[in-house]
Amino acid sequence: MDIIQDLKSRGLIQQMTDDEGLKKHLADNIVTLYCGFDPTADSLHIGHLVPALMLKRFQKAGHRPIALIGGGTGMIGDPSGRTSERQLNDEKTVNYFTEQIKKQLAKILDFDQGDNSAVARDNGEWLGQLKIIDFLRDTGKHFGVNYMLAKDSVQSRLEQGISFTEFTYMILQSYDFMKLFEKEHCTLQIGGSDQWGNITAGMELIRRTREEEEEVKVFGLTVPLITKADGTKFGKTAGGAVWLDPEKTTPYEFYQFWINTDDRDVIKFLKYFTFLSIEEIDQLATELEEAPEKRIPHVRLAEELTKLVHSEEALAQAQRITNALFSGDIKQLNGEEIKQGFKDVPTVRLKKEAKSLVDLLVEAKISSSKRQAREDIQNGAIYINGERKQDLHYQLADDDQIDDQFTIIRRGKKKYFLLDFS
Ligand code: 383
Repeated sequence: MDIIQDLKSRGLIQQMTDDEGLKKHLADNIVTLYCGFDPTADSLHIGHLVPALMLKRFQKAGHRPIALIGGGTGMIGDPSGRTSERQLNDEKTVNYFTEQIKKQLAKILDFDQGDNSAVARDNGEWLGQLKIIDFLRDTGKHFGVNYMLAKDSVQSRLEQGISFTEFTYMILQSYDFMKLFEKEHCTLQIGGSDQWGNITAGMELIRRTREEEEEVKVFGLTVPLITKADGTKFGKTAGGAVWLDPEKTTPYEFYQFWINTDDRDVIKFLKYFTFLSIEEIDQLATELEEAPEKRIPHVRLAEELTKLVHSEEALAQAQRITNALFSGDIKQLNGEEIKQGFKDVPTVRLKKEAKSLVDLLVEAKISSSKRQAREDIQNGAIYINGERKQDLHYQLADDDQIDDQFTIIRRGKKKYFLLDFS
């Protein structure tokens, strides 16, 4: 099946220029395409995944993806899709963010695949060299202010205000497309639908600067913004964004995020975020209908993505943590897994010393007094690493510490505490 057909059947195309022309272009050539990512944080988040995976879809179909990191544009700030001016980051910070994001994209794309190996570029390389007088003469001249003002990214900011810095952003992104067209024969730019204005501006610049030459054809394509059935914003949890960096969002949290997908969204997300065939996804849709309580598509979605973004091992670990928390058998986890699984529960740091359970409960402020502690124990409300303790004279033993460091205390049905004896 041709790639455009596949993308359409997945609902992955929001806008595209010249449908038929692009189909033919892709059928006849190994097409070089690009998508840009600005280093505005030290990690990508799942909002970046659909376009990043889109690059991979093109690569799988035999084309050549360029992951462009905006080391230059990241110094300026794209107004697209934003209601207010961005806070500028200093160069050192942007450079650090750039390195982090490069590493993440390198994990998703294949840089060693012969003719269609993925390529990474940083627009700081050429934008950093620009001289303002030349830039304004050679590039700025091609942009009418009326044309720029008509773009959504600018229109939506006219009331709030927009600096000249951000106003200029679209010219820089256009300049990138032109550079990549010249240097790499890049003829297609993709992005989220928030990028449509910048993408078409770049196509326009290429047309104007290449006017005299034989017909040049460049294309643009955008993926839809992800919406959820319940109307809340995709990719946000109570704890904030869902990051690709395992230090910021642990693989277990990442796995859980996908498991918790709404039934009404899960099939769409399988189409957007996985490489499963439409037939396989249809099969999963049937299983959802027949046995919704089994959440088979949700599990599959979480598995595919945790593997892809993290690793097989990270997935296995996330599954072990999930099982242990479900069954209550916490002892089977190691220290690393405890840290992931109980990241959000209150942590109490304690010294390693012989102690009775009653004293411990008071010291860690799990029970409000000795009397309360005794009551809690007697009532059977206290669990150490998943095992109920009803002995009022229980003394904490060494093997209550997982990996010589952690003890999980549960009080009542749901209240967990992580004791850290390191
Ligand atoms: C910079 C230079 C280019 C081409 C693109 C860029 C970045 C672009 C941008 N993209 C977003 C970002 O960096 O701001 N101006 O966070 C997001 N993208 C992709 C996709 C998306 C967009 O990285 O819709 C979500 O992930 O396009 O918001 O020459």
